[in-house]
Amino acid sequence: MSSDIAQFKKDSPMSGTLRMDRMSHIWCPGCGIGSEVNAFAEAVKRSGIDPDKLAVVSGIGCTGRVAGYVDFDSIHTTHGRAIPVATGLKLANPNMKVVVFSGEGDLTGIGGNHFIHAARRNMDIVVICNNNFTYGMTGGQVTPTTPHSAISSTTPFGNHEYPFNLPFLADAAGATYIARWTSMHSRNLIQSIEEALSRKGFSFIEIISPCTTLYLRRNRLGDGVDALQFYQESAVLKHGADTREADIDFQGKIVIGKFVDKNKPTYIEALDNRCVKVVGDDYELYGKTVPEREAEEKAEKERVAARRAAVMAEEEKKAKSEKGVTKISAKIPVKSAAKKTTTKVAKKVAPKTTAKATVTKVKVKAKSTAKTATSKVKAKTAAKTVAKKSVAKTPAKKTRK
Ligand SMILES: Cc1ncc(C[n+]2csc(CCOP(=O)(O)OP(=O)(O)O)c2C)c(N)n1
Ligand code: SF4
Ligand SMILES: [Mg+2]
Repeated sequence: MSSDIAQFKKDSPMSGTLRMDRMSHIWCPGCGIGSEVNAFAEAVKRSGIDPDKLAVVSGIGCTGRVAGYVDFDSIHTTHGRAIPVATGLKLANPNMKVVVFSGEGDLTGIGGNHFIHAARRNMDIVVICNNNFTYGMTGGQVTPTTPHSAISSTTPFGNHEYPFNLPFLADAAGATYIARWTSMHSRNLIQSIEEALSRKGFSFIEIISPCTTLYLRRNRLGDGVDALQFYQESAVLKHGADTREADIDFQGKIVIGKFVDKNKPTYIEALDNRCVKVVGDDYELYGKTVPEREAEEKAEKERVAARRAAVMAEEEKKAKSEKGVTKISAKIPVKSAAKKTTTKVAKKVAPKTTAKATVTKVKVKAKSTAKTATSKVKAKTAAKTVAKKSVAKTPAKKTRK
C-alpha cells in the first residue's frame, strides 16, 4: 500500500508542488478550490521560484485547507490572521516569496482590517482569494461578498446587505496589482499568478469560485459544471477596467481581467528610503546595507530567470510532442470513418462495369453520412445544453424575484 502511494506520488505531474500523499483531498465534487490549487502549483512550477524560498499561508475555512496540500513550507493559521502571519514571515525573511491563499470570509470578513492595511503598506506578498460568496466550511452563512438577494443559511429570504467589490476595496486601500478570474479561467489564472509571483508589492488575485454544496445548492444554481458554464457565459474580459465598475450582482456579469498593475515602493523599500534619508548610506537592515541587499536580490532574480527558462524549454518540448499526437488523433477519426464506409460499401456494391460510377456515388453518400452524424451529435449536445440550462436556471429565477 505504501509503495503504491510512493509510486502515485512519483508519477504525478504535480509532485514537488502538491503533497500527493495527502490525496484524496477534502473538497466537495465540483468545488472550485481544487482547480485553483492546480493552477497555483502550475504557476509556481513555471515561475522558476526556488520551492525552498516559497511559503504559503492560509487562514481557516475550506480554502484554508490549501496550506495542507502544497509541498512548500506552509502555515494553516487562525481565522482571519493569514495576512499578519504572512507579513511577519516576510519581515523576518525578506528573501522568501510569501503567498496567502484563503477564502473571502477569512480575508475580508474577520481579516478585513489586516487586508486593507497590508494593501495600504504595499506589503510584498501575493494574496489569492477564493471568493465563493459563502462561509463554506461552517455551513454557508452570508459573507462580505455574498451578492445582494442571494440566499444563505443566515439570509434565508435573500441577502439584504450590500456586498464588497473586492478589486475596488484592494484598489482603494493601495494594492499595486489586482486581477480577477473565475475558477474556469485556468490559463489566465496560471499566467496571473505567475506574474504576481514575479513582481514586488501587494498583489491581489480574486477567483470567483463555486461552492457547490452550499451556495449553488441553496440558490438552486445547479452543479459545478453549470457554474463553469455560467462563468463562461457571463464573464466579461476587461483588462484595466475601472475597479469601481467591478461589482457582482446575483447571477449577473462578472468583469474579469487584470485591473491594476503599478509600481510603488514596497513596505521594506519605503522603510529603507526613509532610514537612508535620516541615517545615511551606512544604514543597515538585516545586517546589510541597501546596496548589499539589492545585489543579493539581483542575483536571486537571475537564478529565478534561469530556472524559469529551463522549465519553459521543457514545457515547450513536451507541448510540441503532445501537439503532434493530438494532431494525428484529431484527424484520424473523421477521415478513417469516411474512408472505412466508402471501402466497405464500394466492395459490396460495385460489380465490374459500373464500378467507377458507383464508387463515386457511394463516396458522396459516405461523406454526407459522416456529416449528418456529426451534425446529429452537435444537435444532441446543443439540445442537452439547452435542457440543462433551463433546468438549472428556471427555478432559480422563480425563487429570486
Ligand atoms: C475566530 C474564529 N471565528 C470563527 C470561526 C469559524 N469559521 C471557521 S471557517 C469560517 C468561514 C470560512 O469562510 P471563508 O473564508 O469564506 O472560506 P470557505 O470555507 O468559504 O472557503 C468560520 C466563520 C473560527 N474558526 N475562528
Ligand atoms: S463546502 Fe463549498 S467551499 Fe467547502 S469544499 Fe464543499 S463546495 Fe468547496
Ligand atoms: Mg468563502
